[in-house]
Amino acid sequence: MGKKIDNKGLKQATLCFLVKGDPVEHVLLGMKKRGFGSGKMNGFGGKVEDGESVEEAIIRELWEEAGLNAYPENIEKMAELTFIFPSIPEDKKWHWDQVVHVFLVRDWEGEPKESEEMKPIWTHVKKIPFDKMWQDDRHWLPVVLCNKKVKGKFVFKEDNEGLLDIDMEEAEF
Ligand code: 8DG
Repeated sequence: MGKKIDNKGLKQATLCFLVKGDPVEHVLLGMKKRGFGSGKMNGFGGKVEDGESVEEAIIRELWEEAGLNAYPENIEKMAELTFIFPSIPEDKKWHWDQVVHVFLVRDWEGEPKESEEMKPIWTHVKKIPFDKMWQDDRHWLPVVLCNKKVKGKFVFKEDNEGLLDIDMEEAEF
């Protein structure tokens, strides 16, 4: 715990969770139908494109993946997570090792629509299906849904599913 987390040179991606209630009661998850992490339940997001800020990227992804309009004043960065896959060969690492900027979205326009990438499902916070999600999620998502900000680094085992090492600390953004 508390080691400095070095994100230099890694691919940047975004992830967001629409939430209802204060404290949060429901969170919008989706079944990822294609791409990285397909078959898993997750929030909405994807790669940050060249010339885009992480906030611009998440607003674009929400539109592309769920048909929703969100505005900068309604999104809050809650986590910065570094994922490392030591068993992935060097030439493929660019696709796997990355920094993911996680946001909560508290207000938006429109109703979530199914897209080619995601099938949205409103889920009670007490019924989040962690067994169908990335294995790191159970460590940081409950914290974020309680409105706490975190930085984390997760190193994956040889199977690229289980966790070898976890480092999490409180953060301010
Ligand atoms: P794109 O076209 O949408 O940009 O690409 P993609 O195929 O969806 O893949 P990506 O850009 O690499 O995005 C992966 C998404 O999955 C992104 O929203 C970040 C998220 N993600 C990880 N690792 C983990 C994780 O361990 N837990 C959770 N909850 N999400 C993760 O990349």
